[in-house]
Amino acid sequence: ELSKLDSKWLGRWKNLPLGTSINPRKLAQPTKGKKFIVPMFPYPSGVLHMGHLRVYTISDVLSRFFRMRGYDVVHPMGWDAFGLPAENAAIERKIDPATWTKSNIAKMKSQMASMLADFDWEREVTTCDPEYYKWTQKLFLLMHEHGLAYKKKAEINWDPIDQTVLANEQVDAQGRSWRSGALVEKKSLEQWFLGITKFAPELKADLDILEEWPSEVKTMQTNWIGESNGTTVTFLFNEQSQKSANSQSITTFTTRVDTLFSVQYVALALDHEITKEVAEGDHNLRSFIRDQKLTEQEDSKAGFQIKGLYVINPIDPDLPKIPVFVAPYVISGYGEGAVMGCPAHDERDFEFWRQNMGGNAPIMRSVEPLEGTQEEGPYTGKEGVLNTNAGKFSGLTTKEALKAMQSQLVATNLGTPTTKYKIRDWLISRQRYWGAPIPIVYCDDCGTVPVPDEQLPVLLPKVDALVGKNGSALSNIPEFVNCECPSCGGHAKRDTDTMDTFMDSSWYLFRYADAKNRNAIFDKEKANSLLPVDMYIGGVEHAILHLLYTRFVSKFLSSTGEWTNKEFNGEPIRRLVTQGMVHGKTYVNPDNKRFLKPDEVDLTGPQPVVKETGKIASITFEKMSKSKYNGADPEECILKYGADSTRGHILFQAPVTDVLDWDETKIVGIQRWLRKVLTLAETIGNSKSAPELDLGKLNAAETNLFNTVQNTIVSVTNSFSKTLTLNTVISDYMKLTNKLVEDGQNSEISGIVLRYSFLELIRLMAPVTPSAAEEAYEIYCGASHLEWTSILQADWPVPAPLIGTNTHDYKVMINGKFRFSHSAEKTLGKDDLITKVIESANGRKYVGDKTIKNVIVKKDAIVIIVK
Ligand code: ANZ
Ligand code: ZN
Repeated sequence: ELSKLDSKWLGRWKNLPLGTSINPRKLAQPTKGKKFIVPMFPYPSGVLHMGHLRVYTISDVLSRFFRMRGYDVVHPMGWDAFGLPAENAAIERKIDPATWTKSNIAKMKSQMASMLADFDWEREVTTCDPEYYKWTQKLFLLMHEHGLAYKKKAEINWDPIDQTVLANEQVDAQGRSWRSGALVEKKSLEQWFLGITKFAPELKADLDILEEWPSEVKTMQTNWIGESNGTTVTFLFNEQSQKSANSQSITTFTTRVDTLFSVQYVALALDHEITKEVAEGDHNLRSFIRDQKLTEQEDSKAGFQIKGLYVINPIDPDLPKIPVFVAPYVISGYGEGAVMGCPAHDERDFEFWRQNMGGNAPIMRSVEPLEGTQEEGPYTGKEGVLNTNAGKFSGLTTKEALKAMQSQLVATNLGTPTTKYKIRDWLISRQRYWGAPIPIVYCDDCGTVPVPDEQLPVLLPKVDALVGKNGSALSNIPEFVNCECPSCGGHAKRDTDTMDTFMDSSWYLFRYADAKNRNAIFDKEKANSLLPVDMYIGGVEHAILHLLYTRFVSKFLSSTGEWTNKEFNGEPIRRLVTQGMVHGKTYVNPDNKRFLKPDEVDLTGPQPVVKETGKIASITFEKMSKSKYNGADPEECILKYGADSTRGHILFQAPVTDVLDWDETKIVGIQRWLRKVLTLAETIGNSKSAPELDLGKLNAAETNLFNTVQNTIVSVTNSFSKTLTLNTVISDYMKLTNKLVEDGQNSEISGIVLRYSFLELIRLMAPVTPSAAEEAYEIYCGASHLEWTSILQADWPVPAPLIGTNTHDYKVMINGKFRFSHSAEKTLGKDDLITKVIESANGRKYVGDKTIKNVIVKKDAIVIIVK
């Protein structure tokens, strides 16, 4: 039985020379260079879900393929083991998160074995292991050394449910936490940041060399990085303005310097330096700021004019003086935290102007559309021509004006071409227990002191049980907090925050190269020869956070010479494969659209029926969730059908990047196919055969089979190595299997050709269905009295040139139905051809001794009409 094959073969493989417990390796040394194939490592929740099953099936199939092909494949696995779920579970169950995590890892490892995923366990990494996080801390210190890790007081995103700070990336567009879903609050705290913005230009530019990344992922990263090319423009205070103590001008950032003649106000962010200074002496402004911060209206166009403060238009000092406002719509962290307001050409500025100056306030237009006119509201098109309001620039197109005006500003020292980025530095401090402690000590005498290398790791103190969500757990453990200053030996205190777990996963790909190194983060040569990753497979939900951090850290490590990778600019991942989600079969009550529980549906008939009403339930496929009763458990499925059928099914149901509708009932199709293969092993193994395949002597039918085998090899190889159309691989297997079943009945095809073809088939199958391929091979060997050696140790088939076909493939139609195809020499006369077709195995099957009324031979087809 198919489900029994796994345990049989797992037992046998273990005892083979060169066997891992799951996959016997090729006997010959790999010769084709390395392939580093990595599925994104999981969070050790304790249960393997369908998404895991899908991603590890894909990566496992690919690594088995490349191994057979002669590559030195590295296919590692690890555990993204720090983080909140473990901490919360530990609080709930009153156990040490380390214990909980460890037992989860053990469970998941055995589930991975049961799906026959062949990982290089000698490279295993676990981010909560001190031997790993020691180096996460080292990475932090390296960044600190290079001025990339710094502390600053910041308005941070505070998750009131999880009681921790979140990175910008972890807050969604609705202002909710990615984890808890809570509405995020603002708080002001001293936090550690990593300087990802220093790498923004490279992170943006090098998206261009990531040719094998999905374009939607690159687009998301482009938007996140948010490169914007524009000009910083300086507006000097006018003569009558009260001079501020610290400034005499306001700098703004604009992408439309060509609209300078339309500037009617300048607006400052709520915490711009000048705003703060003015607020000190103006309680009205102070209460305006307080109100705005409290209400925090997303699209507020409120404004507060600073009395007596005017600035001069830098393009022409004779233009009217410009008032200055404080406005919440100006983002303090972007550009210069100040905007030159152009009501005539910008939607937001237009609204602001109307709201603060009244609906009839005059508007100063300086750009007109290239054709026609703008009747109402602002003209926001980038293409246009400057009108007579634009002085000596009148008549220029916006493009020309932008250049000319920029040049004048540069010449008068009032402007500079500038590129700005929307991405912010990465906030990594977390007030949680279950993470890598930040390796920093605070000493009254020496200040902020990095923990020296020889004192790493800063160990997480053991806790018997975590009690409650009290924010920063480490600050409540005096033995942890109090320490000796590494610099002066005096009394000092440790930083009590842990690092964002995205920091742990930002560099694990490198640790795979040298997982057991006790003296360094990793050996440079080992990293140089293993990275970049050849194929990185995982969910598209990591398009921004994890993948951007990984690129940043990789580029940083390359910039410090920790590894070198000049040809690929320090990029860590060559090809990114984003697999689609797995959706579950969901039954819906047609009357009230409610999801039906398993015991509310009768599945015994041809259609699912709502037990209560007797009506037919509708079926949809939805994201698996408890509330929809549509979950499926990989472990159960493997137990019931065997790993091979489950793997085959998951690949066959959808192209890798598409959503996969998991419908267990369809697995029988895969099982039917595998049973056919096992039956073929017996019959073909038993067939008598000549000693060698003599290609010169193949008849038409044999040539056809031979060529089909070659085409299948080419197609499957291509799917694995180039297109990753793994669903068509399964249909290729099925087609060749069916042809072998058919040709096995054909007396014209000699045993040797069948045997040859069958062996190619099972070699092609080995990466996807290792136990079934192995079983088939054993049966085959038994039937033909051969000594068995593992088929998994075989080389990958190499396609032979097609045999020049003086044969032709005819489709045979009987009474209007296509029944089979028959290949015959092109030179065969019509009557001989008809005789051969009718006397072939298929002919006998379909025509038998029925009377033939008529036969027509067309170019491609033979049409037979019987009574
Ligand atoms: C004048 C202007 C006229 C603008 C016009 C646009 C259209 P991106 O492309 O996103 O970089 N801006 C600059 N800093 C800002 C801040 N801190 N908060 C809010 N808005 C800010 O957008 C650049 C444009 O956004 C800039 O160009 C500026 O408005 C505004 F017809 O300057 B513009
Ligand atoms: Zn000190």
